[in-house]
Amino acid sequence: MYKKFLNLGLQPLANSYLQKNNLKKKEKNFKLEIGIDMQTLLVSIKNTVPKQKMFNDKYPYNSSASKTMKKSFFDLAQKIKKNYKHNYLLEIGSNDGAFLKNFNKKNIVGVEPCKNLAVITKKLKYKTYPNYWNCNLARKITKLNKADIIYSANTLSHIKNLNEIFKAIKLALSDDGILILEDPSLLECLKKVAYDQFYCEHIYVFSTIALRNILKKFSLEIFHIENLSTHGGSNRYYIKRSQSKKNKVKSSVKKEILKELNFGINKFRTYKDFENKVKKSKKKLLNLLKQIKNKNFNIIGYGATAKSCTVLNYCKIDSKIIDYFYDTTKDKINKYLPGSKILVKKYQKLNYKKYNYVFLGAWNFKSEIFKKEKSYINKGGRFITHIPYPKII
Ligand code: DWN
Repeated sequence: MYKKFLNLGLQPLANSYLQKNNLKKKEKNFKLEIGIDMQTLLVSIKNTVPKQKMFNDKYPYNSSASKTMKKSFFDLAQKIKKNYKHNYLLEIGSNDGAFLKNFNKKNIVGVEPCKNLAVITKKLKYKTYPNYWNCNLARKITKLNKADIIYSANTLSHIKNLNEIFKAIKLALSDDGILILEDPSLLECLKKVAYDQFYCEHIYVFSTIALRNILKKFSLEIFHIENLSTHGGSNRYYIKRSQSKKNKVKSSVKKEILKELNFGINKFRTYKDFENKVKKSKKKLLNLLKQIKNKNFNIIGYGATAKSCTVLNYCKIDSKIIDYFYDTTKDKINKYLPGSKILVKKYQKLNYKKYNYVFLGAWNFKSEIFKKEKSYINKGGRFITHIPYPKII
């Protein structure tokens, strides 16, 4: 039974940045409600948006935009090369090639339905299929040779039809092959009150328990888990066919499941607690921003993330409060954040004389950003974050 626990109101499509001449046009909105299936414990958004409206030829997000992600992908590639012998590797959701580029062109195949991204790796001569992942594509790619490793980061949580995904993965994976999945962890999301992990593209935020329940239906099994600090706290799941004798199940799986159970991931009241914390977070953030504005200080935003879209629209924050956002992504610059209609400007190093306060939209890259903006912080510039609760840092 699906039980709703959070209502984040009417929201626009998170990555649909507006051009100046479209500011007056009515945007497509959808009701962002979140709930849990009490049988599988799968947390998902209730209303979904057709994939073609989100992942098309204008997807503005580049995985290579952060050093943190590039390093995380590099480290994993080294680990795979060292520990897992493989004929070739298949990546589902290869984005701009941040992971792919760590491998020899002959040893890796990418699948990326956003055509503006697929073209980037194609140009670099990496075999890239500009398609949505499904059974037909899996058959086509692996007709002659199944993949020993399938990797997918921050992608499966974006695909509604989990049955199709896993059927296709089973078609494509060799008998003793390994599936490596990486997505934000529900446990971390709940702990950090990171309600902005929910937006149109994030259909699911997985717990280990929910993922294990889903995988069971496909005779797939998690044999190892790594906790990552990326994207606000993610899990990297190493998965095999249940009947494969290779790769013994490690203690990390039991450990993670116990952590989740201790937190109450299997109890509905945990989610109602989360709802209360989210409501408090909204009040506190608005109060904090208003206090700052009342003292005639200015505020800009840093990192026009999809997550920011949820925060800004749920808390009803607009350009009267945040003057504009800085972002390094070419496709977002000189456009406006959906809903809140706050302008995104090309990133410039922060100048403490110009900006008193900076709202950290990309809170998941806090360490990277703080390193970059050390001199702003040392001179007295201040950041505002809402994670795990609204405060000035
Ligand atoms: O799952 C998803 C994740 C992986 O990426 C997608 N659904 C969409 C997207 O979500 P997001 O926009 O919340 O992701 P990020 O990675 O938190 O976005 C960071 C943004 O901040 C980018 O637009 C780049 C920008 N940025 C910046 O301007 N300066 C990032 C860093 C590190 C910086 O120094």
